[in-house]
Amino acid sequence: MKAYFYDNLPGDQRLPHDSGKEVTVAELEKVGVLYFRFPDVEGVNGLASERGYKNRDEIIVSPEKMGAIYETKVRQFFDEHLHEDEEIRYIRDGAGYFDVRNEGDEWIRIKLVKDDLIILPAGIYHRFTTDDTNYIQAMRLFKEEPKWTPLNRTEGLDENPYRQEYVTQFLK
Ligand code: KMT
Ligand code: NI
Repeated sequence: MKAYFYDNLPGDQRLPHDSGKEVTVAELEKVGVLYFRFPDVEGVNGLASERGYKNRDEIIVSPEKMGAIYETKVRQFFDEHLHEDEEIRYIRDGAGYFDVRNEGDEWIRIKLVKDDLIILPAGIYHRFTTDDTNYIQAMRLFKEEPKWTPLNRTEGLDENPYRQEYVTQFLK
């Protein structure tokens, strides 16, 4: 894992876009983002039972797996959105970037590689992209039925109760 401010410069979303300004795990925690590293799946099992994540699946995001829809999917993942539930990802292979908004609405880019696990809180604005290797394999954990539905950011979305709860808990 490596976190830094996104440089906001033009160029493919899959490039590093590293501004050179690093962000610490403590700063991630301030916006409700939790980071863990689990060299084996035992650690994940412990976290899953503690937090009540009963279900999981695995996803591979790559042109080989997805074929012609890969480029479209990668662009969709990169649309700024929130979820009404936590987003938990445990990286099994490859790499990718999660970008999250901080309290000043700036993008923090979090590079994740094998054995990294991230928890994004419900209501945080974020987006995802593969990196320039175009390959990531990740375990997705969820409590009951997965609620992956992304709610894309619009003005009205700030009134969403899950967003408001997030703002109250982490940004005030
Ligand atoms: C997401 O939520 O953007 C994804 O599931 C992307 C693939 S998992 C790293
Ligand atoms: Ni998401």
